[in-house]
Amino acid sequence: MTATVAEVMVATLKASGVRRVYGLPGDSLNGFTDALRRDGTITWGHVRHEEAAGFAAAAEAALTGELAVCAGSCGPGNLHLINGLFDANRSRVPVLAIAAHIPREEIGTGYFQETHPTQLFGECSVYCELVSVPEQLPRVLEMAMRAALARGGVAVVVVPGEVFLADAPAHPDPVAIRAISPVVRPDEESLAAAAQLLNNAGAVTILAGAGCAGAHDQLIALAGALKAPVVHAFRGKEFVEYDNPYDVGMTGLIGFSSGYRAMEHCDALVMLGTDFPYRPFLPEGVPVVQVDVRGEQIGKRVQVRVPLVGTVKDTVDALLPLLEPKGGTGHLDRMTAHYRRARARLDRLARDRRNESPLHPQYVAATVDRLAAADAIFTADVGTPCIWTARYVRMNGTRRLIGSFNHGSMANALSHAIGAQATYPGRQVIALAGDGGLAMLLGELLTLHQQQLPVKIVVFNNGALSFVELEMKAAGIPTFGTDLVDPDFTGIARAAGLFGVRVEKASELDDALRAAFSHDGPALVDVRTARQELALPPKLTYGQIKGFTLYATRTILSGEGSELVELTRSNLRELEVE
Ligand SMILES: Cc1ncc(C[n+]2csc(CCOP(=O)(O)OP(=O)(O)O)c2C)c(N)n1
Ligand SMILES: [Mg+2]
Repeated sequence: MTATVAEVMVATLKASGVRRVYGLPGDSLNGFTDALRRDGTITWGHVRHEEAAGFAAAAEAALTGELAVCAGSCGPGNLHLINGLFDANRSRVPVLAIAAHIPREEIGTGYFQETHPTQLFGECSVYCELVSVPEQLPRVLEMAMRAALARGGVAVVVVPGEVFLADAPAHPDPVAIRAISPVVRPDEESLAAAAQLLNNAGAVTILAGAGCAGAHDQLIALAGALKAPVVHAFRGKEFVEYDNPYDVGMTGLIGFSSGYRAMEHCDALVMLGTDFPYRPFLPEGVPVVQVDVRGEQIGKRVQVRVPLVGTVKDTVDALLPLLEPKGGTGHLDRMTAHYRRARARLDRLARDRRNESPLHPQYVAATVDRLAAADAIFTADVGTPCIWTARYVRMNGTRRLIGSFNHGSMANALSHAIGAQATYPGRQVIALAGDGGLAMLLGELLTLHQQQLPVKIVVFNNGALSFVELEMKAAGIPTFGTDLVDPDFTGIARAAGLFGVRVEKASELDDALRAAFSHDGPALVDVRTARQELALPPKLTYGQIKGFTLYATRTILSGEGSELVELTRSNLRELEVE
């Protein structure tokens, strides 16, 4: 019996271990969804907005390293996928998007729901092709899958609705297309140049990113040999921060000053698997060794003296024998002491203020951290939830943290959590959501109920687009358009079939979180948190900061007596930041 194109696609996905497809059906996608139904082994991850399907697939791919799949119907259906796919592509996680298309004979006629998916998806994918004739299958699909896995990113296969239903040409049994981990290390000459530079340098600092996944031992060994403080970028947090005596915290817009200072005061910088984008935070005039498995990434943000193309793991393994272990620990001691002070101050801000109302968001994040499971998966909304997560949610090598760290899109936490929970039904998945972020894809609460995904949502309900208010105030302009008139989200959650509990006072938080975390199903904790009030440090003037938050933050970081980037009035007062 001949198989249809859709059946061949399903068989190919199945052979490669794909367990589910996130999406929303539509006429043009019917051939594919019907083939899934008939096969019965791949779950249909039904969402309420295709954007959530993109985010969910991104989270699954980030957690497993394997291909995750989403699908949308033609025109608006696959347009809705786009923001989630941008997130996946910029996080370099392997996602396949199946984008249904209008009938072939209508392409170019301005037909109902017509778009040009290969153009639209071009910017958020590493591979994007139209299947014009059934004979392109299964090769185009296989190439798309390999591209997503090998290059790390999104591959889009655009299929006109009737092509799904067409007979596929005879083909051999599908092969499994899975993630592979090749050994990639630099040549001897480059390694020798890096070793010479580092052996001759005095104070060395390491900036570590998400490329350190799977290379924790190597990172610690390298820091030990170089007596180097280790700074991390946000996406590196889950791989770098734990069990790390060299840790000096995060840098960047929401980082704190020990991370900044360790790079400001070094004689050489080693960048390990990071595409940290903010150039003003990188040191000027110091030689840089940059390790990245993608050679084209090197030197994008700062001039690099020695490029090392390879994985962090393989490169550090090859470099270590060439290094002369450093004796002096002066730089390391100074930077780790600075970090300990900064950390202690952060922890003070999160101390128990039992009768406070609204709650300090720091306290909320620290309490979530304390009560969450040792193997919890956290997702954090872009906005201030990212700040609190970065500072108070501790990683341990088992916990995971997923966010829209490169694309920076709001509304990611709930949708990422859908993918995380679908992938690991038995693990605790906690979405740290903003009130703005939650409302943006609020319909996905229904997905949690319908798909029986026991995600725990903690809403930092501050009645505002608070992060933007911080940015506006930092830029010296009055806040505008940032008020949110929100309902009690627990009422909505309950109506959607979730367990819901509202927290008005700090004394209620522990019990509410415990109840939600132990609830056998999805739950939402709506926490009324303080709206952040930025007070610019008095020394800053509009002229000095040139209207850019970045420069304001940098000035705060390097300012006399400042220990942290902490932009709230109460916190600035408490920290006596001048
Ligand atoms: C889709 C999208 N729109 C707008 C922005 C700009 N933006 C960044 S953070 C933010 C505010 C987020 O508000 P909320 O979720 O309530 O979190 P808060 O900062 O208030 O804690 C906005 C509007 C964005 N990053 N993504
Ligand atoms: Mg908010």
